[in-house]
Amino acid sequence: MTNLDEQARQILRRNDQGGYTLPTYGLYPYQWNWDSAFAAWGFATFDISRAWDELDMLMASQWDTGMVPHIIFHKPDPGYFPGPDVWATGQNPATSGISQPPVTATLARLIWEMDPEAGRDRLSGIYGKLLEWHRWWHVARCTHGPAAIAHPWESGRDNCPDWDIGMAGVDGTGVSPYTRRDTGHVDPDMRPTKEDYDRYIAMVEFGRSVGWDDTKIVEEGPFLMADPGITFILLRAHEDLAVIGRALGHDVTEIESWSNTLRSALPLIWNDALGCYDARNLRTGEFANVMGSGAFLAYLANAGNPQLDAKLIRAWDLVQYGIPSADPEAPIFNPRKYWRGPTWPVVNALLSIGFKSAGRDDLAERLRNETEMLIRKHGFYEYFDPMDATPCGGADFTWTAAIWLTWVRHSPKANMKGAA
Ligand code: 9WN
Repeated sequence: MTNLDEQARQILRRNDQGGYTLPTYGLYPYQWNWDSAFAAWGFATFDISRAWDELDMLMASQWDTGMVPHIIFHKPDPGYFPGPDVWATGQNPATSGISQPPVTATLARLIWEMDPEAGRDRLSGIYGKLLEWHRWWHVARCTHGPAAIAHPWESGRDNCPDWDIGMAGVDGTGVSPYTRRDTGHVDPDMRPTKEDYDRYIAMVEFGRSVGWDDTKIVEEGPFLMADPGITFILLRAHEDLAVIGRALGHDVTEIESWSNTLRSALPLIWNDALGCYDARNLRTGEFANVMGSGAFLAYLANAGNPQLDAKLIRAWDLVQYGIPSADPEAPIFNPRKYWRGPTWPVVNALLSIGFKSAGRDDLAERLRNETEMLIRKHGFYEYFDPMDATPCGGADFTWTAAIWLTWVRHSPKANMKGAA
């Protein structure tokens, strides 16, 4: 056990609220969907039962529609905006009205493989809910082929340039007055702009106005974009869910059909002019024409190709640490602004799972090594400047601690006595 291992475990323990884990104190005082799945993966390295508890608590917030919400507001906290009253979804416990990247089946499979005996009953306990959630993605969000998002927050990569063309069509001028809380916790320059927030809130107000009816949100809402990131995550997760289902003795034909349909939609998010996967405005058909880290998640779903390899290496070689969330050569690139340039250790961990599946252990090891340097230099931050390693956003971050324990520390160097 090195110092950093111990610190990472302490972060998970401290952010633990008894069954669910905060992403970090202050900035994010509730349970977030994909953060929780990563928290569970981290807990699994030292308390596997607690890992399953986290997934149980996440899946317990599932709506009757099958949707698993992006935030669960277990206890009121005035430190975050927009809170439960703004979302007004009528759920108990209160939740937001959109989802987040469905990494849970993939991480549940990894947790289960860490102790198949202990995990079988726990996995079996959430299998039906995972199936319902994946069905919701297929029915409610894959109506145009690729996975669509109805709000940038649904992508988990909130202000990345992928969404700029869709955001431009959202009128944020008429929203009810509000006070942001995020900019009181961290440097406002590292957060989305006021114009972004006005539009985010306009989209929430639309969802509320139609009673969070998914059909209306998808057909009439102010924003609908195909997300390469979620498309690849979902494709991988369908395949992992099918593996789980088979092992538990279920018929997985339906999951296989979702997976086949989604794979056949991949050409719709391939932008020939850009030579890369790309987000697309589903209202107009227009491509975003920007390269973001969502495209590189293709490796997770065995959807890489030589053109994508070349794009990835070009973008990666332009920075020092980790894979940037936006193209360093694009005019919008900002190495410290949230999803418009910084490298995110949690996304690096997902990318590395993809590289390993694609047989690219060389890329996985390079990424692990660079992510290790960031954490050794500055600790468990939310994200980092990929040019000079400046730590950004929240500190003592759950998912950064989790991916340290599950992925980053597993190097020959980190395992050497006294290496931390
Ligand atoms: C909105 C909690 C979440 C992550 C997202 C990240 C950020 C929220 C925010 O924090 O989003 O959901 O208020 O900025 O973008 O990926 O799940 O860590």
